[in-house]
Amino acid sequence: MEVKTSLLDNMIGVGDMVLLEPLNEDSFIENLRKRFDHNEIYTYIGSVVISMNPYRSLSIFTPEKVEEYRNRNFYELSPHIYALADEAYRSLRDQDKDQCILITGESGAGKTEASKLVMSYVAAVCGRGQEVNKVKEQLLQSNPVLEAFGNAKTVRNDNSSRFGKYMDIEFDFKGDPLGGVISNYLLEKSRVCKQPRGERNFHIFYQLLSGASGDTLTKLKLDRDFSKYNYLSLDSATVNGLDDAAVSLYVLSQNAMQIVGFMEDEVQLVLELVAAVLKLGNIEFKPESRVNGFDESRVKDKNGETMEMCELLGIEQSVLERAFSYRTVEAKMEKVSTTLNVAQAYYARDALAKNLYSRLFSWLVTRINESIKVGLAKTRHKVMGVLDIYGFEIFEDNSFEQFIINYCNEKLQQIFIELTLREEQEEYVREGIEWTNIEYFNNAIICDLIENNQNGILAMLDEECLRPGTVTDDTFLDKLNTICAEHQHFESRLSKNSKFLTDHSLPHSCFRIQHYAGKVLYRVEGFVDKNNDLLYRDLSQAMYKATHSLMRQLFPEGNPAKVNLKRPLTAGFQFKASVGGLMRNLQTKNPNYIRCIKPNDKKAAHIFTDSLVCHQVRYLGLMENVRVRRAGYAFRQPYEPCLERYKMLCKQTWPHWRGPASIIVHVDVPIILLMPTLFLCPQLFTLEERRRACLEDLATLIQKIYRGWK
Ligand code: AOV
Ligand code: MG
Repeated sequence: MEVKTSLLDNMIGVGDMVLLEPLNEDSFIENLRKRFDHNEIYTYIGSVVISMNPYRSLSIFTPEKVEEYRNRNFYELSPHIYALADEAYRSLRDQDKDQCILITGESGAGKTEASKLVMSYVAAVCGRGQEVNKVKEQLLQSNPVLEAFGNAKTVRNDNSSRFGKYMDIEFDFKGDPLGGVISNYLLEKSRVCKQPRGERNFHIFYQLLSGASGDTLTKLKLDRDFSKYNYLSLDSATVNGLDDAAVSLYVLSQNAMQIVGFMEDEVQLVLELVAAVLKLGNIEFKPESRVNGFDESRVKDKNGETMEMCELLGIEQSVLERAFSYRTVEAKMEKVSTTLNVAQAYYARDALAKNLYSRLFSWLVTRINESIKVGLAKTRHKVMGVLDIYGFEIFEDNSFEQFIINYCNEKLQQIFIELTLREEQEEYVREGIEWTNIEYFNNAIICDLIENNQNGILAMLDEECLRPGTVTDDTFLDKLNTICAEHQHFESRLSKNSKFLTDHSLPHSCFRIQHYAGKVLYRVEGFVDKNNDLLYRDLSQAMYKATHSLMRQLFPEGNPAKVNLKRPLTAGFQFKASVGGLMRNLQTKNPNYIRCIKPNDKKAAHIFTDSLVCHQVRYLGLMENVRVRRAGYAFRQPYEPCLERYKMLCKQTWPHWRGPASIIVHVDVPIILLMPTLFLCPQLFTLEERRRACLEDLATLIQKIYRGWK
């Protein structure tokens, strides 16, 4: 077997940080840079893969590369995401272990691309045959569909995931894929109505307008011109490298929809709802004075948009218009109707658009699941879960959405800390191995600050949302601040937690959290509203009256026969519960980590900004990760392959050894320590060097003998 030197090559840096000498932050960054400059975007820390975003296409993802990495040992070839995918797949297939691939990193670091690479690798190496290929194709094609509807251009990333996604792929005993299940986590729906400067709405709107045929647009009563739509931002309607491809992207998502199993008429229904959202955004209101002095809102249907939208959905225009002018409050047996003013009508319109779009998105996921679940058997088989969430983000203006996204990232960091830093150290201590504790920052305190049931920020927000009386974002902030200020008298999460920062130097209506990945200033405006996520019942009832079958399906609470007076769960509460479930699920699986790093803030190739990389290395806890691995046992392998590889170094085992493989530790390789089933090696480097020298000696010897013969 060829001896691979790539882990140790000085020119391109070392492939595994565990082998880095000397080890300090500078050498760590320098190693990443050296490798990045040589197109080596992957580096290991033991079994963890660090992935640098190259911001350009590299020729390392070819079918030949897939073949190269197939069935090879993890450390045999140069570091690659394929090696991780292969290892995970083989452990699943051969050792019957559920796997999960945890991909983390900030917005734009390359998580979504990494998740697709893992999925495409696994698809390429697992099973063949018509049925299996269909399953694979469907699993892969769910990506472009969900990206079209759930991704958007932000200032951090031109293709930013605005939802969290976890996909379980199930395999049979042969390792052939049977199907999958996708779970989605809170879509950033506020984007439907308003986008920050320099950002766009979800891709599908632009893809539809620029890519659909004239005929389709006529049917959908749409105009190709983005500027006609209030909900589409204009300052960044084109995205480098994205809009040029809009046409093909559109076709792709339509093709993809068909592969995933959508019928042609279903695609049409979906596009009609996308069109309805655009039309909704163009509905305007005017005040109409009433005798009692209140202004009542009226639809101002200048361009016939309301009429067209009603035609698209099969809703009577008068029903929709009424729902924008009045609101009925139902309490027990009583119904009270109040009028909406213009501001309230705009609010109601936007709430409807956001709800419509996010429900459509969830429906798409459910529909895709129906297709890809088909092959799943009743009894559960082995599963590989791939997690791709929205990355940590700090914008100029951070609201409820960033709060939720960053909370989700805190939770993932927690898993990493728990499993790689805490448990690993505890294991060493348990095994009775001499151990100097390695300090690391445990972000459990931040998770607690946000999610504690008694007085975490989300609980406070819920409490405020449920409180009778006037509730505003500022009363919510006052509550947080009061609890913080009262700390001498009152033991609370906030006051004890130095991660919650509030003082008079902060801008008005803001609080700040010291997250694991940096300080973020949150503006409270909209927190209460977004958490409540209320939609006036008059509007859901109007939608339920539509003849459009999908529309009706999306607003089941509009069914007058099923009036439910229970308050819907808040957005924060639901998110916390679903993320909690996800974390419990992940902890039952064998984790495989990909830690993505963004090399620069310009979305550009070839630029490596030391300070930016250093910041990420610090907060991801990568140095601590190396130290724990290194001080402990970086390489753990079963005895058998270890014996095969290194037996030439021991007189007793070379060339034949008939005894148990574990005996090797008692023989001639003193640096190998014993554990019940694995060999642990703190100095693989030395072993590899000795093996290489040995092979060279052998080669020289063979040459001499050969010459002697001649
Ligand atoms: P993210 O998923 O981590 O951000 P993406 O995976 O969307 O980041 O990557 C951002 C962009 O970087 C992509 O659109 C590509 O242009 C480029 N990129 C990333 N990985 C690669 C790669 N391996 N090869 C070539 N280009 C790459 V976010 O979803 O915003 O958190 O929320
Ligand atoms: Mg992403």
